[in-house]
Amino acid sequence: SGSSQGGRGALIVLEGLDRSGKSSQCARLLSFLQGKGCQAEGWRFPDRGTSVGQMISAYLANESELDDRTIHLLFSANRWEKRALMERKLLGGTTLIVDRYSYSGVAFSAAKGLDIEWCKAPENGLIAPDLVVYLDVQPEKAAERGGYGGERYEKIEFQKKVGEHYHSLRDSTWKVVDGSLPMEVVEEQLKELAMSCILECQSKQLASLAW
Ligand code: 2DT
Ligand code: MG
Repeated sequence: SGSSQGGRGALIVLEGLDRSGKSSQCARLLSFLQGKGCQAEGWRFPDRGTSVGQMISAYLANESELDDRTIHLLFSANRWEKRALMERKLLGGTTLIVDRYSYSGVAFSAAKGLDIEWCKAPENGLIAPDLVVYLDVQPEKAAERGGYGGERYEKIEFQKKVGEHYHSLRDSTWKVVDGSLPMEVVEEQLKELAMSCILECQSKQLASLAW
């Protein structure tokens, strides 16, 4: 398999509001794992590198307008187009640290008023994460952190609604980490969660999202 410890890799997802620290923590966790000799890669959604991803990127930059359901399905398609590669990597022993996944897909679209069950449907059949870490930061706190960029959704009122929908998505794979703690403290908690998840996954089959 190429993995130093044998067995498959783990699908570890970080979720949270904009400016909750996901990207920094993904980078820290990735270099920690790689430093330990663990086969690991950092991924993110949306993956703006594909043609679907470019449509999403233009929409987020307010360079194009798309119907709410249309953009929802594009975000989902952007995960589907990566599903086969994701599966190959995981089965080949690579752990994936993923910045946003289906939970962002549902929470952001539901915050616009779309029916949550409708939002969940196209995610069914994607690979289920082994661990979802939600970095919990109050929207006001997140906004204070150097402010938002100019992208669509980066508004405090909208972020509050997104947070409420995230909370309704919590399931048994979720761990909530207080994202307002110092970076190093969050990092330590993430390392522990990730290490035990990776160990457990060696004897656990991949599963599919079934919402
Ligand atoms: P980044 O700032 O992390 O690049 O995210 N989003 C993301 C959705 O609305 N649906 C999705 O399925 C995903 C993955 C969250 C860009 C924005 O895109 C939103 C913020
Ligand atoms: Mg952003």
